[in-house]
Amino acid sequence: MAACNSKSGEQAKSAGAAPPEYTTVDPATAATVHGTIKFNGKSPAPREIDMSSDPACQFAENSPGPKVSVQYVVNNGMLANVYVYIKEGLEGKNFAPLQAPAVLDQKGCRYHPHVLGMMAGQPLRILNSDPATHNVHPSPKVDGNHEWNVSQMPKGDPVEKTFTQPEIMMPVQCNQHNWMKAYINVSRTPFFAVSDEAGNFEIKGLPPGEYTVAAVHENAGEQTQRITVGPSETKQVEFVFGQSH
Ligand SMILES: [Cu+2]
Repeated sequence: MAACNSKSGEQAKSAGAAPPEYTTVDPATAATVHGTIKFNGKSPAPREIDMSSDPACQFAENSPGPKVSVQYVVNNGMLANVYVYIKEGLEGKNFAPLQAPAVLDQKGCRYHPHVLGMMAGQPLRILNSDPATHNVHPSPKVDGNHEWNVSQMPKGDPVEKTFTQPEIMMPVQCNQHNWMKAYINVSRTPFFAVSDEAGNFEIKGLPPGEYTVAAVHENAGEQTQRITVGPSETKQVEFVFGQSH
């Protein structure tokens, strides 16, 4: 067994840099973590957004529905736009980057989604569905993730980028429209989710084990919980946020 291992090690060495060994998860025993994000107390009132500075966003101004900030999206006491990921428990395991691109759209002079989860090495595709010019400008803080600044013409071609390092709540802004803000979360593993409008999230395909699950909100910060999931188990987890002071 040992001889066998050393032989394959030598082969990899002679072929140059060893390719990363990716962990595969047995679907027969994969577990699911799902749950809800609650918000206790009164959420801050949404702020009105004035888009009148760009006539090209006028169509969005005139479309139905309130034009308000999305820092706190609370529906029936449930909090949306919370990034949930497996923070600890997968050390030493490498997972192949997801192939399908994560998509950030610009629609109605807003980012969709407001909070995006993606994997390190996964393609990020940025769309401009608007008749307006946008300028996409992420500001990463982690070494190895590069800041860039790309102008995108009305209904322009998609921009494809990637981030190589894990990073939480990387701000993205539009240099044309100061109300446009999004957050990109880059995960080392494929085990992440963002809570939906009803505050629900689901992480599937997790190997059984002991984990720290973290839930991060752009303003309300991070909370963690320790969980143990057995083979094929579906674990319910609830996080409760309140307004930060
Ligand atoms: Cu814009």
